This record gives sequence, C-alpha cells and structure tokens, in this order.
Amino acid sequence: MKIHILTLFPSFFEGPFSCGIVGRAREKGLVEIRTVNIRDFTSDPYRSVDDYPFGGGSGMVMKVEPIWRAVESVRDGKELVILLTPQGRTFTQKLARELSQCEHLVIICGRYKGVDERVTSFVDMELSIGDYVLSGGEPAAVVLVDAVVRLLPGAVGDKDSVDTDSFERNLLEAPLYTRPREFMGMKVPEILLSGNHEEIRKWRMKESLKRTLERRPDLLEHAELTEEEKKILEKLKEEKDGPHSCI
Ligand code: 9D3
Repeated sequence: MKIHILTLFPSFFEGPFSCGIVGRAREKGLVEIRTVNIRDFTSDPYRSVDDYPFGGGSGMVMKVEPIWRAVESVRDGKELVILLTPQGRTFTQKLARELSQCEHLVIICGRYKGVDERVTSFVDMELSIGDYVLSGGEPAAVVLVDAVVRLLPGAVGDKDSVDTDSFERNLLEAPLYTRPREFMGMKVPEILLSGNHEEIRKWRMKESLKRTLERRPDLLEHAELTEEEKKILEKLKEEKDGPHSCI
C-alpha cells in the first residue's frame, strides 16, 4: 500500500510513523508513507497557503489551488483521496477494513478554520474521527493510518489478535491479568489459573458480554452473537433488570 499525506506540518508525523506497528510495517515494505508539504505547491512569492474568508468572518481558510496541485503531484490513477474534516462521516473499524484494501490513499489534512469548499470537488471521501475539536487534520491522519496499516497482512505478528479485536466483533474484551497472582489483596480470578481451557473460554465469553452490556450496550445492536452467547446475554439481562429492579 502507498499512503500520501498532504499537510502543512510534515514533521508532525516523524515520531508516530517511525514507531511501533506502523514503523515496522514501513521497514518490512508493507506500506510506503510519504508526506507532501502543501506549501511546496504555492505559486506566489509569499508561498501563501491560506487567505481571508469571502463574506467576512474570523480566521483563515486554506486555499484550493495548492491543495489541488499537491493532489495532482501524487496521482497514479489508483488513488482514493480523503479529506479529513470535522464535517466528514465518522471513521469506524469497518471503514478501516475497507481502506486497508486500497492500493493508494491520499490524505488531505486541513488547518485553520477549514479548507475552501471547492476542495470537496476533487476528494472521494470526507472523514472525521469523532465528535471533538482538533486543531487540524494531522492527529486524525495518525489515527486513520494506524488503524489501516495494522490491518495489512503481516503488520501485526499475531493474526489472531487482529481477528479477535473487540471492535471487529462489536464486543468489548474480557478482563486481562498477568503476574503477580495477588496485588494489594486483589487476586486473579481462580478460573484463569485452573488450566481448564473450556471453563476459561466460557468465563471470558460471559465477562465480555457483561462488560459490553454495562459499558457499551450500543455495540450489542450490531454484534453477531453465537447461540451460546445469546443464551448467556439473556441470562445477564435477567440478572440486571430482574425482580429486584421492579418497583
Ligand atoms: C469549531 C468551529 N471550527 C473552528 C473555527 C471548525 C473547525 C475547523 C477545523 C474545527 C476543527 C478544525 C480542525 N479539525 C480537523 O481538521 C479535523 C477533525 C476534528 O477536529 N475532529 C475530528 N475529526 C477531525 S478530522 C479533521
């Protein structure tokens, strides 16, 4: 996969893309990530990338021509052009999976108040990473690239840990423990020390469903549960709003 990131702050990405799974995926040649400085595509002596908004108002707007030229400079006919904007559709694990099938992603990071509306005429997709205000598209690009690159075959050592990731199944995971067996009086659940793999599997399934029901009931609407999971969930729901809560 090839990824181009169009930005006014190429150095923003030096750390995040050299470390961890993304850094290793680059070293292995699974992905080629390049930053493109939008300022290199200005044509005036001041190299201006922004200007005042027509119609007035506070703040500056990113100009359309430098962004257009920067996109043109990386086109290969296979690109999917993404604009990161708080007004885009929300990025999800499902979309990460779809984007991981693309040959070439071109990601435009906005700054200031936003980009000239005409940029949307040459982008394929507008994405947000969630309902909070960032100061630019760069941190969102780091999130998007991380979520996509770790799905590339060979990026994560243990394939299983990708498949069973909580959002791949719309379920939160069961609690995890490692040594020591006791910490400040808090003991690791006996079942996990028992060596009984079938009982451990059932315990994890129940804890996973319990957590999801308590913390993210919205996820359960999209979860595809096995018959075994459905039975456990029904029991958990009964326990939750059973006879005790009927007033
Ligand atoms: C709050 C009103 N605006 C600021 C004057 C709009 C605005 C424009 C640009 C708010 C933030 C930004 C910069 N953010 C992004 O470019 C961005 C973003 C985000 O802020 N939240 C979640 N996802 C994304 S993707 C790009």
